[in-house]
Amino acid sequence: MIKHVRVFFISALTAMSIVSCTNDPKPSPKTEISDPKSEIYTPVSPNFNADSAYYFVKTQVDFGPRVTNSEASKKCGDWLVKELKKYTDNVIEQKTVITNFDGNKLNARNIIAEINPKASKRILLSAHWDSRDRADKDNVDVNKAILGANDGASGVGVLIEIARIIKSNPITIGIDIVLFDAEDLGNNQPNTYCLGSQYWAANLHRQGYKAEYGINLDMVGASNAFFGWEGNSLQYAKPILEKVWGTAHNIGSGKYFNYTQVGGIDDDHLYVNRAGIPTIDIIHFDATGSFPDHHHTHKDNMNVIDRNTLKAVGQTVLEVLYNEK
Ligand code: AHN
Ligand code: ZN
Repeated sequence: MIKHVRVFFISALTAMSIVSCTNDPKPSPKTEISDPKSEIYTPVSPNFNADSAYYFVKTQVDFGPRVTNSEASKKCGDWLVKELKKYTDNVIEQKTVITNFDGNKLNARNIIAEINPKASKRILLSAHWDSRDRADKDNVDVNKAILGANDGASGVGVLIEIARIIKSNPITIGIDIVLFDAEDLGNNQPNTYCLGSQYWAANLHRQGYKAEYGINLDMVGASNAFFGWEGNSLQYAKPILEKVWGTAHNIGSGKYFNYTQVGGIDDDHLYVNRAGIPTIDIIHFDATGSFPDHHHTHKDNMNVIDRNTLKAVGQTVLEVLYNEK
């Protein structure tokens, strides 16, 4: 802001001096003065509707905890497929049985929605649609499943809204919205989380599937969200971090997007990266190594969801997409 004002001020002074000294020899400018218009970023994307995104988050939460194998999961999965069929060209369901770390058999269901399936340049957008089967960081009801309004539903809600907007504002590139199941049933052992994305990475929904890059959304709806440069994203996809954070700041949504390196997290993007697609994670995780207070507690309900955060993330991703040619 200050930068724009300063550039404009110098330009105005220059213009005034030219007007008032028409008969004097033209002074050679001492400094290069840029056109103020070139300093102001003009967004290219259609409007992301935060109320609509909020509604998509709430609809998922209203099914109850979407724990893989549960009745609520079945119903929510059906709703997601129905909703994505409205806004995208093709929906693919990947159904499989995966054994959990404790030996439980999980009927997992990844849901993939394709926009412009024939386009060769593709971008992958992902989030997990399941919610955790326990509240191990809470003081009460630790064995009860959580609603996962932020941890799960927020990212999915943003992605459905993105699909809805693209439907009425055509785009030339191809986009694949990948909703992973069985992300949040892990313990503290390696590879116990992200079972849906691990399955997807080993069994791509289309043979030889390739995207130029990917963006995973995880816990993108809380009012105090802090997104930093997560370690695995930095290792595999630094140019994408630069692109997305730069875009957020350009469009005035930079307050959540901090230029701070944070630790590496084994999230769905890690397995997408290992499948050869450079992918970042936009995840609420701060420089002290903390997830939000409500993480894996019963406080992760609609009370923590803030439309302003959904808007900042959704508009940033839309702006990134519509800038691609
Ligand atoms: C680990 O804590 C190893 N992974 C976090 C992935 C996660 C859980 N994201 C949301 N909930
Ligand atoms: Zn979680």
